[in-house]
Amino acid sequence: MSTNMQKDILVLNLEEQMEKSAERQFEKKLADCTNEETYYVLLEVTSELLKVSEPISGEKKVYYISMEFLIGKLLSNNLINLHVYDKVNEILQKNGKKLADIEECEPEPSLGNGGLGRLAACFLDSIATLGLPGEGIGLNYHFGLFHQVFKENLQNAEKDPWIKEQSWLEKTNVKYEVNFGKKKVVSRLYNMIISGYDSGVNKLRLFDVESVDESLVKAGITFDKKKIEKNLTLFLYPDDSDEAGNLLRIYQEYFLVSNAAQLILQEQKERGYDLRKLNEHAVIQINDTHPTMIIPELIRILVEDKAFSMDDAIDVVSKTCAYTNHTILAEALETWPLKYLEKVVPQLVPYIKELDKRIRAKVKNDKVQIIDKEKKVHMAFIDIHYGFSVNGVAAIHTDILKDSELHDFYELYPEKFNNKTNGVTFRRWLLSCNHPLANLISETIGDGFKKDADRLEDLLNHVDDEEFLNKVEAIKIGKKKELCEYISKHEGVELNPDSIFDIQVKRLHEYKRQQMNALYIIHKYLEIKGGKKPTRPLTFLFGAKAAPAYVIAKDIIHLLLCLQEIVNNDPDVNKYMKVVMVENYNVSYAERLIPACDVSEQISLASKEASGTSNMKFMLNGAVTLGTDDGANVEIHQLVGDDNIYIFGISADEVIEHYKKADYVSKDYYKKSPVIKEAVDFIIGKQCMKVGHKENLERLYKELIGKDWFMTLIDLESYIEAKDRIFADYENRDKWKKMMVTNIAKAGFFSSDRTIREYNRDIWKLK
Ligand code: 26V
Repeated sequence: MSTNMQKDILVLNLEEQMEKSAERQFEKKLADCTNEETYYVLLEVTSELLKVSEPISGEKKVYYISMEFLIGKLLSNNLINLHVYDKVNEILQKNGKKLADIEECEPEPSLGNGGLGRLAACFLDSIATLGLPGEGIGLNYHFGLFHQVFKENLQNAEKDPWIKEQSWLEKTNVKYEVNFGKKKVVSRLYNMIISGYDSGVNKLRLFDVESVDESLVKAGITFDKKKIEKNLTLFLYPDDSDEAGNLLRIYQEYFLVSNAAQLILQEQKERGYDLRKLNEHAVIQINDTHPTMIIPELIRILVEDKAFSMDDAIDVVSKTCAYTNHTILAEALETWPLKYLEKVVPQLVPYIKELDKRIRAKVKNDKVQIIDKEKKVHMAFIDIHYGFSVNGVAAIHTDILKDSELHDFYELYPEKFNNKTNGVTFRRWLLSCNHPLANLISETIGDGFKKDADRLEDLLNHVDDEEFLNKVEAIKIGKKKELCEYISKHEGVELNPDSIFDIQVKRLHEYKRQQMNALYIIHKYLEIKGGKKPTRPLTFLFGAKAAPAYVIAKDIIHLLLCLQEIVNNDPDVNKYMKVVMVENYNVSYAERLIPACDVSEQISLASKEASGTSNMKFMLNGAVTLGTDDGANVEIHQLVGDDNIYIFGISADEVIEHYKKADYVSKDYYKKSPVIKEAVDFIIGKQCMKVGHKENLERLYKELIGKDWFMTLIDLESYIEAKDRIFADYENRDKWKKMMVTNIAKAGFFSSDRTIREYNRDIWKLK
């Protein structure tokens, strides 16, 4: 029987399948199952459907190698992609259950830090949806990133176990040996089936270590970093504050690429392909520099095991590998001391030296050498010299790479550089997280937008249709009410759905400037205390995890939590404003926050946010952006026009100029402006000190007036002005509703289907 027929039969008998599964697993009728049991019923039935779905195949395949795949919960997503969401919903309702309650029982894998990992997950969805043969290759971290808990207004990190007896993971019998010099570990492959929307399926390959030992984890997320065979896949991104943390990171990276190389070469062999034509059958997309060692590793295997000459090996590998850059932050560009590599992967070092030697012979420019004078290996430089494509993730980001950060490389290889503006999957970020909006759009312009996101532009024909505008507004209010209920239950804070929801959710980093948002909140608080009430109550929501070793980032979380305590408990103020920093922000929380947002905060220091992707998810759900001309905000700005976005702050060029001249002195801004001074001083004032910790608050205060590397104070006044303006404009309801619709209508460009079509057209060339 063809897989399609098997799938059709399963779908036809879905209810029967669910009853059977309930009986087999729990000896119960479906109606008598608890929500958790029902989740396991749906997991089993959906997994069956995935297994009989048509695998996508072709002569050439993309391998998207990444240390992170922030896939989120998969149940709803799979039901939508398999076109059984409504049917399952009906069956559940008949049995007295709600799909939303069942979803709550699914554990969320936290296999990523933020944007980069979530992008990889969106890409897998789009690759499958477009019917392209491709798979992700990553690691199966047992405790993911970490589970964030707040205590005494501080972030604590705990382990986040997500792998249960039954999950979306399929254990395979594929095992490889991975050698770290003389040390050897055995890996095991787990697969996750990735469904495309109305399409076939691909796989996400997640490698694990056979000998991993979960009991190694002691208090919080501490563990013995030296026991590689036991700790390698315990956590994502171990603490990089010390040598052991850095070494473990290199162990993880090599573990990933060694497995990836073995898997790719085995597949080539099974399909009878000639490795000399590797690039005709495989393209490897290297997601940031973390998997860079795939390049020397493949070269090493071809030379040592497959009798290739060095020239031939380098040639074919260079034609197979492509690199995506996701940041210009110097501290995030990996440079490993050669001695670390000698310790962890001595077998690769001669190849890295050879790659370096060849560049030295060709190019006399110190700035492009792989191994620098301090004997540090610049991983990105390996990718650029020995890959065939280098891309940035938004137009402005790619321009900065070409013009400044990687300018010398651009002069060497102009043909390699290209831009691929990021995108997000509309299945998760509209169809799944905002059913009412997706349904309204379908009623208004038809279903076409689900496969062709550009169709959303048809909504522009309805910007003057009052009835439609009111429906959009009603959906937003409904989503705000749902969020209020959730926040009341999970954070213990009561919010007013009639207030303006202003939301900033993203990793905590100084360049993203959550601290600037905090200073605005202080400013507003003081204004209200002084008797100047806002026209409408304001709700400021945050979600962010800080790297456990990033001290100032944790201080900023501390400040936000202190402000939450001060503001929400002040009877003079809490009628007019509230602050909530949600605990353990993750993909599922994003799916609740984003549809409920009015004002989307995208306030990074211009030039620093490579793209941002939450900006796209927010606009798609009808929020209006308050942002700097940075990352993809620039493209949002161009698409929606000046009238439908609020842009403030200095430009990327000005920022770059300040860095060049080293002429930014934050204290000057502090001294010059009473508004800035008052807000900054509040951090070490009595009220904060009462609810917070002196050490954290003083450190942050000093950082802001003594350094402020990401120029918070230079933009604070224009931020306050723009934010007051956007809040005032919210009262012009007609104008606001039109802005909402224009943003939704123009969001089509940011579908990851468009991004993947471009990757395929320009880089992968799969079919
Ligand atoms: C990594 C690290 C690691 C060490 C300490 C500081 C630091 C700072 C930043 C990073 C970011 C690594 C790369 C990354 O996640 N980039 C994000 O990629 C997204 C997808 O392309 C993009 O939307 C975000 O703008 C970009 O920050």
